[in-house]
Amino acid sequence: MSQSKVYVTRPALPPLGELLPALERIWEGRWLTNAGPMHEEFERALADFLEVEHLVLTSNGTLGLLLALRALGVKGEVITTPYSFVATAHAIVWAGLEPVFADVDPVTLNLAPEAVEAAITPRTCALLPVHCYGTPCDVDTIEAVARRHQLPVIYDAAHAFGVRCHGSNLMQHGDLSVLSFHATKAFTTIEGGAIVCADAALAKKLKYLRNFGFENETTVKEIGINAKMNEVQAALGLLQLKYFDTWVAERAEIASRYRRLLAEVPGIHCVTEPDLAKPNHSYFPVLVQQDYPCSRDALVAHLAAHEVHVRRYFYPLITDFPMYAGARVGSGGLANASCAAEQVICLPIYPGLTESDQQYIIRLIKDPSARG
Ligand code: T4K
Repeated sequence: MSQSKVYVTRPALPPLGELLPALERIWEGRWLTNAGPMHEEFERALADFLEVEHLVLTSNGTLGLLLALRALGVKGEVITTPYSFVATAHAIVWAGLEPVFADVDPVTLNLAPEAVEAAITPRTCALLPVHCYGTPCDVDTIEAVARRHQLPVIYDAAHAFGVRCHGSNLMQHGDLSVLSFHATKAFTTIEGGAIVCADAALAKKLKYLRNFGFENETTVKEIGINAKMNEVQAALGLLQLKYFDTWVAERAEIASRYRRLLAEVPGIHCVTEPDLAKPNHSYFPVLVQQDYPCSRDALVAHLAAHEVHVRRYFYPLITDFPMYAGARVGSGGLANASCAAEQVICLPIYPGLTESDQQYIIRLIKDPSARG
């Protein structure tokens, strides 16, 4: 192996030398945060890159979700997926709302529109689907459900930076979409995030909300919070934009190699469909099914014993965490989500993962009794 340990991901970074001039400008200007010049430039550049009209940078994706929910001014229950990172549900609760969990589609592992519709009651105030692993939700059907019941849709797009649907821009779906730029994401500013929305008034409100509610020095318009991105993060973000497409191409090669090499392995099922959209290949989830020679957890342990540290995103289900154990679940139950959570492993995928690293990982998967 080229590295002594392989993790599920590793942040892609530009050459340090390219960041230094930007850092020098920040040091000279002494403007470090609060909508400084880098921040404003990055916000505009990002909106152009994603081909959206309004985009509001945030300090992370979780606060982005919280602000998006607050900005809508809704009250009651929010229907979401249990098959996600726990931040999705936490943001709902921090916004003073109640999460309700509906089941996922067994193929895409995203919220199943029919399960969402069955979970709607008069108390439902919004839908919060997740583009899990960057796979687009069934946006047309979800939005038809939302229109029928006059509900806003907020997409948790934490995994979906740069992803396009066939024939439409994923970021232009729903009322709001929230991105995460955490270090583990395909596009990173170390910590960071952004909210995309189509409505200018909503974008303005979000900008107040992320800065304590200030409209100007003396006017506070909203009960805001501190969710600002700083200048150093914005400088890194500007550089990341330059490299993103190259890095996605590298990820695509790794994904197609996995798909090829795993095709013949009984009991290993690749989740993400290559032709579903223009993907970003931020994750490579596989399901370890019953015909695999050992359990999913035994495979995780076997890989870890050989210094390949995969993750079980998303196990446990959010509804298995104690604070969500009493949450309302849609009438159809959560059988598909539970099954996926029991079987999933996210394999390492990141720019710089070599072919020999991958061959090593595949050898370990093909023969879980081998010594590596
Ligand atoms: N919605 C969804 C659907 C999300 O997945 C997330 C976050 C959010 C909302 C919230 O967005 P943020 O508020 O985070 O912007 C990670 C991330 O912390 C989290 O951002 C992410 N989802 C979640 C899926 O994964 P952990 O606890 O698995 O991270 P950690 O520290 O174990 O890192 C995983 C691996 O990545 C390490 O084994 C090695 C590698 N790594 C990690 C870091 C932090 C590096 O190589 N360098 C690094 O700096 O949660």
